[in-house]
Amino acid sequence: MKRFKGVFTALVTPFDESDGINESSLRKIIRYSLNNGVSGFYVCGSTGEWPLLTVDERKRVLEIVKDEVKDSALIIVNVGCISTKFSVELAKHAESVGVSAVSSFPPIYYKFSFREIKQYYFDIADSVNVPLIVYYIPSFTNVEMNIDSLLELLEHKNIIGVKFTSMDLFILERLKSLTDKIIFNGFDEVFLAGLSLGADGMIGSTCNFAPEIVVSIYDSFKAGDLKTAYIYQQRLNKMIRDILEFGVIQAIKEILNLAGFNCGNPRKPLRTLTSDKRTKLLSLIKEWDIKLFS
Ligand code: MN9
Repeated sequence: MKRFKGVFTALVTPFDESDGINESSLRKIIRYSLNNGVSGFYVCGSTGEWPLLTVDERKRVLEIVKDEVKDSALIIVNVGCISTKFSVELAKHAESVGVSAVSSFPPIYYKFSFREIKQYYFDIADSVNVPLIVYYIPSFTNVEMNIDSLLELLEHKNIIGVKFTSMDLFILERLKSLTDKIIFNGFDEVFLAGLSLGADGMIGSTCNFAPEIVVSIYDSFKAGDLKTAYIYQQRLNKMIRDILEFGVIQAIKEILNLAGFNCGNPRKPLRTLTSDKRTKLLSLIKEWDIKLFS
């Protein structure tokens, strides 16, 4: 369990001209993160557009990631679906591919009771021999869980942690203090705050284009240099504020395209940026000081 720490890229899923998975672009994005110090990858999460992918595409993306990463970094894959049946199918596939952990958001759409949600997680955790990480992201799922509910999920011995994508860092701190489980900070904009309250690392979308900045926050914090960590967090947050109005996925794909990664556009119904928006984004990122554009 001690391996699960540091900075994990929440990978985008690149598409080609015919709206299929762009394998060469995906490999390039992975290499860029690896060359800039990340510890692992989170595959087919929110940033990876999982709701817009078929189950077969999700399997294919994971196979490409594994083939590129091999054993040089950790791989966590979101196997979440609404139906336990499909989540278990994806979890078993992930186990056969060879991942470090599987992960899932709670089932959505019907208002499932906590008992049903708990059973969903336990069914996945019981179905495979790889650990499971709960993906807590109430702003997207509308499933709020309190400290006690999250602790109840963490009682399962195969549920080893939480990807904590909420601004309520009080919950993060309590989970970390009351258990020996792994907690990943999920909102990049509060990474340093999450670290200071006990987070083991982060899983974030900004690592696709600025891995060196995110890794510097982590490394400076670990070295006890809070001042430097804060300066890197401020640099990251300026960029996050710049991209939020365009939509995170749209903006990140545009940034990567500008840098020659050829990752296409988000899939419909997500909108592609209009030319006005693209011009505005371009003018904002001219000010950025990141390796990608150096
Ligand atoms: O997976 C990402 N969460 C979402 C993590 O996209 C919902 C974050 O990295 C955010 O994109 C980022 C910007 O808000 O913190």
